Amino acid sequence: MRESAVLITGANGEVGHGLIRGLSAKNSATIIALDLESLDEKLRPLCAASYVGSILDAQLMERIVSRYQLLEIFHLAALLSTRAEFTPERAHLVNVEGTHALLQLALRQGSWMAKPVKFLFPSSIAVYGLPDLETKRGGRVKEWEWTKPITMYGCNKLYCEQLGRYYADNYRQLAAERAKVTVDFRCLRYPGLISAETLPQGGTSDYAPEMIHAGARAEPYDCFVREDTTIPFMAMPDAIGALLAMADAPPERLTRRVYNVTSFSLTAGEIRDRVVSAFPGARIDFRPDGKRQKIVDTWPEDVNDDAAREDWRWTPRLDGDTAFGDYLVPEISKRYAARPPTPTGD
Ligand code: VAH
Repeated sequence: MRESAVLITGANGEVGHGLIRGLSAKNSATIIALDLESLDEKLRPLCAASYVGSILDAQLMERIVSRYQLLEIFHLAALLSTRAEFTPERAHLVNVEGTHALLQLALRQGSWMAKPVKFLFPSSIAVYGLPDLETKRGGRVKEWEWTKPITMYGCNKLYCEQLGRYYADNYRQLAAERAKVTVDFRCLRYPGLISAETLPQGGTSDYAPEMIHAGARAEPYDCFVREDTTIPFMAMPDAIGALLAMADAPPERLTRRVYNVTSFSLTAGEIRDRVVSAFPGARIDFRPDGKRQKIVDTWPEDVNDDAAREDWRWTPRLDGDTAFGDYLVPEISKRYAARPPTPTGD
């Protein structure tokens, strides 16, 4: 008899760290962690098993499902936007083919259980492609507006949103006998995420966490976007809270499969101000990188998350001030007090 479990791919990443802690605190779920890197040793006691490998390794995935009956999959593994722009074909393979393989695995698991696997997928505001700064400054973008991404990562995420919806609602729709059980696909479009526990992993929104961690280390930081650049952000505790709230929502509450969520929008200058006031040793300059600036300029200043608030009572706990005052500054200060930064900045 296989043990029922929850699989987290990309488990050692920024969201993975918070999710493992959040899931293990919430219930007694049997957590199976999968990542290309070995799992942070602090997280291992919270997981029933942790595997090192790729979601593209079919034999590894079959080994996992031969031992565990997957009730839920939190599919976090992905190449983020900056890395994906240097290796777009690799990004397509991991972000799209990897997600497709996992959706097919979820379909098989669901048919064995006669109950759809809950498939939680983090998308991103990178799916948006605002045409100019005037439109970008035009208000809270809805889920169906301006979805014309200019990055491979944004294209990957947008396509996987559609793929998840297809597997959930229209899989093999012309077949004589359609699948009785499909996939319970649920997706959040995250803004830029800022974690106190982990270092940024190569995103284009990562100028915010990079600035904060550099300030805490009293190291100079050249911000690669203009001072007036504004996008929506979210502190990691709210990112985990939103994911778990959407996962727990009764299916009948969900009016859509893809939801915007956000907490606060700040300019890069407002982030600098908060960093300098919290860390007097911070030395932050603005040296925009035109190519990366062009990407961030296509992302909205704010998104409309009314649907998440109405359907499953989404509401952020931390705003632009409390995210810094109650979470980022105290937690990051503790991190560097306990573990003075190494020359590599870890
Ligand atoms: C990235 N942190 O920069 C991610 C995010 C809004 C962008 O998805 O790629």
